[in-house]
Amino acid sequence: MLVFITGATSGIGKSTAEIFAKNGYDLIITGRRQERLTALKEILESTYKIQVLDLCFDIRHLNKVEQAILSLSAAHKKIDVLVNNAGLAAGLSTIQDGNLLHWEQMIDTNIKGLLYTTKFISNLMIENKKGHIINIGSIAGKEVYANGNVYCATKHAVDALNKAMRIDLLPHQIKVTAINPGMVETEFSIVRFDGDEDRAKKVYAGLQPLHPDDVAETIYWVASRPAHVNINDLVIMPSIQASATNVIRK
Ligand code: NDP
Ligand code: 8X3
Repeated sequence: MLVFITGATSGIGKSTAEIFAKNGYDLIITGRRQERLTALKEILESTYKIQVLDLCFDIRHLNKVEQAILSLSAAHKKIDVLVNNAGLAAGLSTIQDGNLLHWEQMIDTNIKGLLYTTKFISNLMIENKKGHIINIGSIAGKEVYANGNVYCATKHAVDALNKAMRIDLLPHQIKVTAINPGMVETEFSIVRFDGDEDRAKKVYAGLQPLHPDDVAETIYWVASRPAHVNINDLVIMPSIQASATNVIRK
């Protein structure tokens, strides 16, 4: 079995690579940071005796995504599970004060990058007559919150695309699932605040967020259901979070 994970250099994607490796899956891991991909490949191959192919590219660039996927070997084209995980929030501002470069980055990564990856890999799955696409959405794809505007819009787009893919791919018996987490402590907030680690720490101060392993375990559980079962859409929250903005802090 082979799983293709976008954004495996950190956070949820890295934990997802680890749990699939532990369960004997071979992996294709992607991201923009080659040194992290190399380190993860080495540790997973030596620990779990599985095979890992690392592909370093930016999912915002259509030609890079196309080249990376279409130049896979015949064996690597037999992808059983695609985890569309790569994504980010950039900034937290009102619409009127929004940074246009942040908007472009989020739209190009979270929507267009996910679409490019899905287009090429879904065609491989159709040829193989099986497959499962797992889209990482967010509570921000179910609700909107102050200053979250464009990030929330991109995750609402993932929510819509998840439903649309399931309909389009139904005749090919390709499963499509969305996993929508609440707060998970990863590099997400450091990226959102442009490397400001002190500001990022405050997001999780006095509360217990999800650990990326919590989300990865759910992704693995979804992928390991019997062939006749599909989980369409799942929201996973820390127990201290009832909605995007309702949290209990000590
Ligand atoms: P991290 O910042 O820890 O990981 C993000 C991953 O995405 C990295 O591996 C990064 O790799 C990759 N990535 C980002 N931009 C690109 C790009 N242009 N091309 C290729 N890869 C890219 O954050 P998380 O693990 O938290 O985020 C994973 C997903 O989970 C995202 O889609 C996020 O929106 C979603 N999410 C996160 C939540 C949270 O609270 N943390 C809650 C709900 C959803 P690299 O930098 O090497 O390219
Ligand atoms: C990440 C969760 O609430 O910061 O998708 O938008 S949130």
